[in-house]
Amino acid sequence: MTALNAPPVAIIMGSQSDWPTMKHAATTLDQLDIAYAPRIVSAHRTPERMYDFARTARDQGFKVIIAGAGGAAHLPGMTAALTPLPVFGVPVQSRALSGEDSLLSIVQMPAGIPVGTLAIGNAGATNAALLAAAVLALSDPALADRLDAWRAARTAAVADHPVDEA
Ligand code: RP5
Repeated sequence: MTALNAPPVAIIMGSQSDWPTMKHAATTLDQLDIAYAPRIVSAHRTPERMYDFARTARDQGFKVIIAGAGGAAHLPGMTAALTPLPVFGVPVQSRALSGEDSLLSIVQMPAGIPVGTLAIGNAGATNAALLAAAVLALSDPALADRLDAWRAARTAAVADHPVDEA
């Protein structure tokens, strides 16, 4: 068995081309001082890497998996089928169908194999990180305080009135 030395969050994605989207999850985790491991793990191009990752993720020490993919986006669901860890799926905005294909590929899982599916694109990646943070905060009071502060800062940043933009 691999040593329990993995960071709490894995950010996996089907392709390098998903990284500009998934980087929003990474940036949000950075803001909350949560460590993560970003990996390219393709359900189609590297299925054995996906299998090995998902089957060993818990033993490696990961607590939550954020999985982003586009098009025929099977990575989140296949990962969820292979691990008991919570999996949050991010539908990456595809070129051909604007991410509706990604969304429908991820969201409609059969009963028994859950994937928490987020919005298409950057907002989904950010919110996947916030959900991961919320899960981890249940057993980490210091992180719960950081998450509260993060949310309060976002609230405080909303102006009362709109202004004309330059
Ligand atoms: C999926 O195919 C990936 O998740 C990516 O969103 C999409 C396109 O991949 P590339 O052809 O850009 O590598 O597997």
